[in-house]
Amino acid sequence: MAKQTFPVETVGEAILELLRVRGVTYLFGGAPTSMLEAIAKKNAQGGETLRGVITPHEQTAVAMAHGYYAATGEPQAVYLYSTVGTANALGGIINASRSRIPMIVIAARSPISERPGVVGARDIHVLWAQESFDQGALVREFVKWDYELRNADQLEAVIDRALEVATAEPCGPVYLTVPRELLAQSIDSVSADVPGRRAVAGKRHPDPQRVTEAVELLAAATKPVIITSEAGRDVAARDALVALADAGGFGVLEASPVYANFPPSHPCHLGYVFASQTRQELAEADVVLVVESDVPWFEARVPMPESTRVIQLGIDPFYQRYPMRSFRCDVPLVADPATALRDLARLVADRVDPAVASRRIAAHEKRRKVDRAALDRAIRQDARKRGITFTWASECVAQLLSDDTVLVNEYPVDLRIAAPQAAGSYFGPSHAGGLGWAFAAALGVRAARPKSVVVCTVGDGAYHYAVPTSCHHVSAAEKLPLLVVVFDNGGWNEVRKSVLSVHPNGWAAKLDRMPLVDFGRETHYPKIVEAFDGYGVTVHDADELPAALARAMQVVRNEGRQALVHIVCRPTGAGESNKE
Ligand SMILES: Cc1ncc(C[n+]2csc(CCOP(=O)(O)OP(=O)(O)O)c2C)c(N)n1
Ligand SMILES: [Mg+2]
Repeated sequence: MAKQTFPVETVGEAILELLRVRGVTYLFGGAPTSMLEAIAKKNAQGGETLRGVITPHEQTAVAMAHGYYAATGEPQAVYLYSTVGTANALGGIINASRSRIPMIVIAARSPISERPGVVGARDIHVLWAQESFDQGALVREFVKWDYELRNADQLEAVIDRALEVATAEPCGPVYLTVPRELLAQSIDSVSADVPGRRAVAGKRHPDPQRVTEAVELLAAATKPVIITSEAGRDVAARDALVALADAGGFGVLEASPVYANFPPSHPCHLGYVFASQTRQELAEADVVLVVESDVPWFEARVPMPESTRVIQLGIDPFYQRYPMRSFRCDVPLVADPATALRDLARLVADRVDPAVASRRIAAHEKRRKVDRAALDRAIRQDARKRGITFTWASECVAQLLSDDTVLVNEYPVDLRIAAPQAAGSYFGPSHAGGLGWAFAAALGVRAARPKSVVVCTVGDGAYHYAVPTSCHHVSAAEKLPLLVVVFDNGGWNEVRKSVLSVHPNGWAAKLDRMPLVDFGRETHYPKIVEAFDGYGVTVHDADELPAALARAMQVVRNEGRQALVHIVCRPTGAGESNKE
């Protein structure tokens, strides 16, 4: 352990060096003046530095850092231009915040000096008008920490503080503003402890008393059920969840999954809960174990019976940054999920008769078979229709998935049909639901996993929100080929369903075409990807879809080019919802 000194010329170069030394590898978005200058110098001299990725829109930068972290557990840096760039990135920051994704967001702030002779002083109109009284206030509610770098003495301390706060559980983005003249300030060197001495990693163990209470409840339960949204963030937690399900024969539901939480082929996998949906297993349960889930059910749809006992397990099972959340918690387990789940699995195995667990598993298997048979019938029927349904489109996507694919889905895929099996092979949107996340997140996943083939499924609405030209550009320029599948139902079906849910017999419900829901025109989405040298195709007929997807996949796999399959789908039924 020792202080090391790194020769630099400016404060901007020092920030880059410190980020590199601390293991950050990417700077998504762009770079502020003197950091850009330093990257140019390093590239010219062959020195090691961060890989800068220009993203034509800021939202792409934030979602790429999000996807990269989700795939690797390694926080990255993002750069935003001042207040205006921050405003463009805010939706992505909200997504990252609610998904507890650490990243260091660096934003320019207007130079303070207006005086001649100061390098970096204000000399463009925008540098007055872009300044705000409190730039951090723009994002403060959704970052864990914001700070303005004020002098060069603080460099190591500030970068280490930023990374320490971002990566301490519950993790999240942090925001650092940097004035231009400070970045340009000449300095000879920057020093840092190597390795760093601000370790934060450590597993939080659950309170043993609460573990005993949870095991008592689970062992005595007659109708127990587990529900999770984010257990699969950590592969070890997913494995421990399997061990627990096996030990007790407990059924597992996924509530709007964000990760591959539980093997879909496991006999205990009972299915999914998406927006507005209800599940009989939850209504009937006497004990519910909630694992890393902010919204495990919808009380407004089916109130949980008074007698049901609820255990909530998570690194922050109270979701303290949510203004309102009223799910009952009889037993809190505030802990690293893998650690707590392993404890529960071991203790439940001692307490639950293996014959009881086996009987439960057999019952789950029976019900799964019935559900699967109904799905298979629907798939067979839809395969014969001319128009394409979401069910058939999901089945065709399922046929593309294999050991080396990763699915990044912003809602349209029916996970009952197309959920990937392997750990780490599925990423879904943050429960904040800021649309436009998946395409750029998929680019981040692809940057992190060059050997994987990344398939990104989006609604036509979500595709527009992603600023697709920005994402297609990055895909081409950074050689990050993806298969993007656009499920085009002509607009915002989810909004239509919300209106019907609130006003089932209202004026809008009587109309064939609801206002402000249909895009009202056919768009030729393949032309967008073609502008970036990718392959695009529109498919109208069900029987043409498998071959179209296979061809597009070939383009991605064999030619290393991006591809887009535009599926013109029939409107989904009002009951089918998989949105937040
Ligand atoms: C940034 C953002 N704007 C608006 C919304 C509200 N919203 C939720 S779902 C939805 C429609 C999405 O359309 P699409 O992706 O085509 O899916 P569909 O509803 O048609 O299945 C909208 C506008 C949102 N979640 N995020
Ligand atoms: Mg749509």
